[in-house]
Amino acid sequence: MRTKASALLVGLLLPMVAVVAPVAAELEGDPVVVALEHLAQSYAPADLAGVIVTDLYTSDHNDVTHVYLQQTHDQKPVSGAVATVNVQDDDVIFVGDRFVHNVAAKASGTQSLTRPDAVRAIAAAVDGRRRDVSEPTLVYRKLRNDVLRLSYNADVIVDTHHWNVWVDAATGAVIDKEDWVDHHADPASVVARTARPEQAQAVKTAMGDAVLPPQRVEDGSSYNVFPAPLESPLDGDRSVIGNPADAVASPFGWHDTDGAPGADHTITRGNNVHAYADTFGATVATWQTPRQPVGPANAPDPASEPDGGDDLAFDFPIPTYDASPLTYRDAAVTNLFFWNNVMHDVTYRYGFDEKAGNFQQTNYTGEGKANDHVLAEAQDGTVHLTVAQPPGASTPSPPALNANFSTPPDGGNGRMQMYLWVDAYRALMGDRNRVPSHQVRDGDLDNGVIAHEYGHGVSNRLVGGPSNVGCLRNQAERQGEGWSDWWSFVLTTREGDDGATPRGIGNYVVYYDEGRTGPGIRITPYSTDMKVNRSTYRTIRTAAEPHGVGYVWATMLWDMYWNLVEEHGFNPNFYESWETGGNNLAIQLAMDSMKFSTCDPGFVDARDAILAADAALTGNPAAGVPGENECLLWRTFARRGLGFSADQGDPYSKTDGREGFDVPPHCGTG
Ligand SMILES: [Ca+2]
Ligand SMILES: [Ca+2]
Ligand SMILES: [Ca+2]
Ligand SMILES: [Zn+2]
Repeated sequence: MRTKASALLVGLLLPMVAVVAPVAAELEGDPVVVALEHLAQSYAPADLAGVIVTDLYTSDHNDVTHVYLQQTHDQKPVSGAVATVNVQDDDVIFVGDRFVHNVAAKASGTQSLTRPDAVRAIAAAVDGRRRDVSEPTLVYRKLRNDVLRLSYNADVIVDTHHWNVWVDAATGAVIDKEDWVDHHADPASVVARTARPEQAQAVKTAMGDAVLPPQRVEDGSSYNVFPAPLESPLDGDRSVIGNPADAVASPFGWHDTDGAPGADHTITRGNNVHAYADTFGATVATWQTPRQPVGPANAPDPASEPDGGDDLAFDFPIPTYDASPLTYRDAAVTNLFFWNNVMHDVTYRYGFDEKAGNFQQTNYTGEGKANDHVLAEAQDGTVHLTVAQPPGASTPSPPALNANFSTPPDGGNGRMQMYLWVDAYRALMGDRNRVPSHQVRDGDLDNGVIAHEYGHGVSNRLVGGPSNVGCLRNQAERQGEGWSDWWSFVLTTREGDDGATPRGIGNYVVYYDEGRTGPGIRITPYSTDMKVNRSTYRTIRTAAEPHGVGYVWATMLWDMYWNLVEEHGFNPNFYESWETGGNNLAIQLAMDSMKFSTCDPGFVDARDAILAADAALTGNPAAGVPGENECLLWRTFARRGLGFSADQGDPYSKTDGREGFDVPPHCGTG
C-alpha cells in the first residue's frame, strides 16, 4: 500500500510530541511517523526533538518510501548525524542510522567569529578566494567519537575541487573538509604496461548490436558515436545511431528543456546534459601548435557546442587518432553528450528519477529539484598546462591524466570534466622500458570513463538522500569508486561474455591496447576468477583510498552481477526491467541498495542494504518472506570474506574489520 507523508511534517522541525504522544489517527501510517516511532525505540525523546526530514520519496517499482532524517541541536543541523529509514506497507524494513545519543551533552562550542571571519577562514583552508565561498551556515559537525562542534559550513570551488568545509565557529580552525569532486584515477595505484596501437587486438563488436531503449523518442536525431556495448575505440568503430532517447526517461528527447514537443536546442544541449569543450589554456592539446587560452574555465569554448541543425544530425569526423584531439573536438563532444544521456536514461529506468534527485534542467513531474543538468566538459584544460610538451619529455602533472565529477546537492549542476591522456602512466610508475606513444587520447571517447564519472553523481545523490551528498566521503570503507567502476562494465557487457574473463578500467586512456581485457588502472583487472582477482574484504586494509577500497567493493558487485546472470539469464538490453535478466536485476538491487543505505556505509552496511533491497523487491519483509536471491547473495559475499560472521568494525577504519566466509545456517554451507 502506498503511503504519503503529510506535507505538514516534511521539512519542518518535528515537535517531540509527534514521537512520544499517541499518534493522531490521520498520521497513522505516515512514513515519517513510522520512521520516528522506530527510532524512538533506540533514542531518547530529547535526541529526536527537532529532527528534520531532509528528503523523502517513494520508489515506484518496490513501493518503498525512503525517509532521510537529520538530527538537530539548538535548531542547527548536526552535520553527519543522519538516518535512513525505509518503509514498506507501513513497516520499517531497513534502517541505517548515524544518529548520536545525548546530543545536548556532546554539543560544544560558541560562535565568536563573524560571517566574514568565517568566509576568510574557509577560503584559507583550501587556498581559495573569498568571493568563491558560499554563504556560511552554522551547524554542529559530528566528529569521530561523537563530538559535536559548533561550526561554520560553506562550499567553495577551487581548481578541480568543490570543497565543503567546516571551521570552528569560535576559532576558525578547520574542523573538516570534504571534496564533492570524485576523481577517476589515483596515480599511486596505477601499474603500467602497454603495446603499440598497431598491435591492438581490439574486440570488435559488429555494427547493429548497439543497445537501444525499447521505447524511443522519434525526434529524427542521430549521433556518430561509440554506442553501447562498446567501451572505447579499442572495441570497435563508431556508428550513426538514430533516435536513441528513451521515451520513458527523456520523453521529449535529448534536446528538449521545456516539456513541449520540439527540440529547444540543436546543439549538444538538452534537459539532461550540456556538453561542450572547455579547453581553457588549450596548449594542453597539442605540443606542435601551442594555442592561447580561449575563454574562461568551466564554460563553453567559443563554437565548441557542435550543432546538429534542424535535423539533429551529429556526425563529425575523426580523421586520425594520431593528431591532436582538438582536430576531432566535435566528435568527442558528441560522444560525451550521447553517453551522459545514456547514463541518465538507464539510471532513470532503475529509479534515479526526478524525485530521487537526478540531474535535469526541467523536472517534467515537478518532483525533486530541477536546474541541475550535468555540465559535461570535454577536453578540459583548466589545470594541466604542464603537459604541453612531448610525452615523456618530463613528468606531466598527474591531474591531466584523469576525469572527475562534482556532485552538489540536488538542484546544483553536476560537472563532469574529461581530460586528455598523454602516454605517461608508465613513466609515472617508473617503468623505464616504455616507449611512449605520441598519441594524446581523449577520455571523451572512453565510454567506461564517462559511465564511471556519471556513476559518482548517481551514488552520491542516492546514498543518504538527494540533499545529502556527503555520505560516501569520509568513511575509510567508502564504496563510491566501486559503484563507479561497476557502471563502466554493466553498460558494456555483451552476449557471450563471462565473469572470469579479465576486464580492466580505463584501458584506452592508459594505452593498454589489448582492449577491455587489459589490466586497467586498479590493483588487478576485475574477474570472478579468484586466480586473476584474489581480493577479499581484508584487501582493503592495505588498499589505497578511495580507489583501492572501491576496487574491492566493485569486485564483489561484479561477482554478484555474474551470479545473478547465471541464475536468471542475461538480457543484452540493460534498459529493460529487473525481471528480464539477471544483469537487469543486479542493476536494480544496486540502485535500490544505495537508496536504502545508511550514510557513511561500511562494507557490511552496504552488503546488508543489498540483501534488504532484494527482500523488498522479491520477498515481503513485512510478512517475513525473504528475498528470492537471499542465499545467492550471501554466497556471493561470503566467497570474498564478507559473509555472515564478517564484522566491519568502525566504518571509518579500514584496518579493524574481520572476515567471514560463512553464510547464515538456513542457506546451507555455502
Ligand atoms: Ca572545466
Ligand atoms: Ca535534480
Ligand atoms: Ca572497519
Ligand atoms: Zn571515480
